[in-house]
Amino acid sequence: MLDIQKIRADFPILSQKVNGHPLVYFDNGATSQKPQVVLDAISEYYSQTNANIHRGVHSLSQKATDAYELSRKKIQQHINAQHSHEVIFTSGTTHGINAIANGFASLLQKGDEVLVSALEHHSNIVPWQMLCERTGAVLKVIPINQNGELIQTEYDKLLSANTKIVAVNHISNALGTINPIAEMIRKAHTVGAAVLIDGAQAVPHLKPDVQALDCDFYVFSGHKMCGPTGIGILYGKEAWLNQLPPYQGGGEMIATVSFEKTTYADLPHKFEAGTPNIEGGIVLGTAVDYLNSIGFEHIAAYEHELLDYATEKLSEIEGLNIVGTAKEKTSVISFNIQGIHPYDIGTIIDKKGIAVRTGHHCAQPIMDFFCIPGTIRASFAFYNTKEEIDILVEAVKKAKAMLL
Ligand code: C6P
Repeated sequence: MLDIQKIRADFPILSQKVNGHPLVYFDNGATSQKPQVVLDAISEYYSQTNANIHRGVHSLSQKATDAYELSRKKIQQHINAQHSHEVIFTSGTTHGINAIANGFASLLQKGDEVLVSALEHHSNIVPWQMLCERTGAVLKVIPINQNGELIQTEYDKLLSANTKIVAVNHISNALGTINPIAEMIRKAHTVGAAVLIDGAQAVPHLKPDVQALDCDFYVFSGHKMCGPTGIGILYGKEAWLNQLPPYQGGGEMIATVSFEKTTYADLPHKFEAGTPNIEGGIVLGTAVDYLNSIGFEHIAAYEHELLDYATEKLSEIEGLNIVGTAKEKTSVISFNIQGIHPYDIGTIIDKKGIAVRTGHHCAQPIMDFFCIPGTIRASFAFYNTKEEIDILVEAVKKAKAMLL
């Protein structure tokens, strides 16, 4: 369906050699590569539009403001938010989660509970721990099974009238597990808890529909979905964003300021203090357009083919153990080879131009659960190929032979 060679030609970085070998980029979970349209949009912004936004009466400022707000509308449509002011520009997923965890400090008290899962990235653990330390609330954890799936019966038991917020990822960065978030959101709402979804690893692979999901918050980063670094999105339902206090104070988030009292601006500005990443905001819209031009149904189908192919080929290597075997998975394979540290494999295959991530992937509790120091993680994007997977498999076989 997809013309992969044509798609690859959109990504200039993919045609380079690394350590004398053609680059095989399988670290898409960490950050995706950027197509030429995105690179052009960055350059075009600085060469033709650069000005501060929402401030100037001059034409260039108006042009930059219009482009920024147009991008907000594009993202609203992309995630099917009801209002564009429910779409807040942030610096990334981490920023979005911290903004909400910080806001909940004004709502929680001793004895309240915050529910996260054992599959979370540190970004979706630490801010909630900090919140609990501040408020006396208790952090509870939804456990996982040996496949790396959340145990839904345990989740049911953990939910109670004390649960104030549930924070889970849509897709696990370390294992690729796709969580049944629609059902989890529905259950959380039956006890009156709010739900934040960490969509960092989902948005490169699928188009979330925040209204259909009925999540209260959905956060993600632009850099994992072909956009620039330093830009992300916090979606929040209007009623929640109006209720929560702002995360940061400063310019542009106010209605009036006096030494006696400051009043806050309406949404979305209340959550966008200071000069934002204007270029990032505008160019994220370009990245979303690019992904939609390829089509998420095509992306998902092709990436699934890559996942199946890689799973089959890697499983043929003796002593190789795939960590994370959930029924519902995206194109991420975490694995280990018996008797070898993941870092050693990663270092050796890098010499062949292959980029994978090794270590705990900022998800130490998952590694603790499996009693391992880390994994080798190959995370695929729609511009990867089966030929590249063959190169990975051969390189892993050779590294294994060298190290054992
Ligand atoms: N995971 C990875 O290699 P930031 O850094 O704010 O853009 O995203 C943080 C984050 C939050 N949640 C999940 C599920 C994530 O995967 C990440 C980022 C990268 O897996 C870098 S650690």
